[in-house]
Amino acid sequence: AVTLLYVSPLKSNLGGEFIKNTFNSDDLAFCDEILVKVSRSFAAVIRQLPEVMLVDVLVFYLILRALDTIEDDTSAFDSHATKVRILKEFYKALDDPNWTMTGVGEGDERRLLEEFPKCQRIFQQLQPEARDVIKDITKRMADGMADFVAKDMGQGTEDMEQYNLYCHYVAGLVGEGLSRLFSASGLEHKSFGEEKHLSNQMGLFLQKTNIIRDYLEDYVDKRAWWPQTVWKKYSASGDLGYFANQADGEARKKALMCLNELVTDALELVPDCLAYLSKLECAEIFRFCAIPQVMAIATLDKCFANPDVFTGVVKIRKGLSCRLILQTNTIAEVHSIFSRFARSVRSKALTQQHLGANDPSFERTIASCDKITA
Ligand code: RWZ
Repeated sequence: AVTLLYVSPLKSNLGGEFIKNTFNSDDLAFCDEILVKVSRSFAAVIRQLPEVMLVDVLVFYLILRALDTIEDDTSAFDSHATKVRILKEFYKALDDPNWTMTGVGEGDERRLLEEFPKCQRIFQQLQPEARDVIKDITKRMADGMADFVAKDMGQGTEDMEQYNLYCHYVAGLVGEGLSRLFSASGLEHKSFGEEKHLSNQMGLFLQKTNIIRDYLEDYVDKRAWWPQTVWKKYSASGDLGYFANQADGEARKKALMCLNELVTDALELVPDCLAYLSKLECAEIFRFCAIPQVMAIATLDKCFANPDVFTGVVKIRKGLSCRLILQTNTIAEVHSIFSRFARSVRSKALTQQHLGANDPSFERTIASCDKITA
């Protein structure tokens, strides 16, 4: 049923004129099937894109997911030097029909690397403009990831600058690449691809939300991203693991202060995200961009002042995410959803403070919520 979505030949108008573009249906079926397996939620938003963009974004996702799998594997490579070399050479795989990798990653991600030639063949059939964007972003992301391999990530990034830089490489660049694909398709304004700052902020908002939510999971994997200049203000032991072992009430209070500072930092990106979304003209592209943003603010609201972040996984309920997806159609609807979550965070901050929390980020939290609600 899944492959029926792709009735070959697909139209592609990247570069101007509508061009009939015939993709190999086995290769396309693989790309679609593996996408659903590696990310059910992204598969859903990608599939509702206009068909002139669908394959481009699908293959862009898989290529970056393959790169992410290499970056994530902490045991497959014999040294940092090997991993750096493989990351830096990865963009060459896009022009090499024989490039594959075995024994890296797990499950469906491992399969994606093993069967990479199927993605490569689809990539090669995209319009040159789309290929250039995808290759440029892949290369820059991999170079950025390589810079972070040498650093020991067991205790997080050094400071806010490094935190922002890491998020730029792994997510901000995705935003830039997508904006360039949108404008190349002709479905968005020609200058949209030049909105580098707003595109970066869109990616940062999603990435920071994931980093905040995944504290425990990442920490136990010794792959932490929380910035040291933030968490060291709150950790009595000078270790990031302090928040995971809340034996006493004091550690718990400090953990929540640290969490709230990072949630506040992420909320400060919201005005730029709303500015980006307000510039979109194509309804399907709007939904593709807005749905993950709406899920992110719902997640941040759920994380704010929530001790569960330090003991398990915080996930938004299925019912809530379904309702949010159905409500995300226009900029007015998105503004109202963002306002609702900003008011929720604001009221939790006030409650906490009245109970004597003395959260050092309190004023900043209220200011960032008020800016969203205004
Ligand atoms: C959405 C076309 C998995 C590509 C990048 C993303 C690997 C690190 C993980 C491909 C939303 C979570 C997916 C923040 C962008 N990098 N972070 C397209 C991909 C958030 C998406 C995932 C990043 C990314």
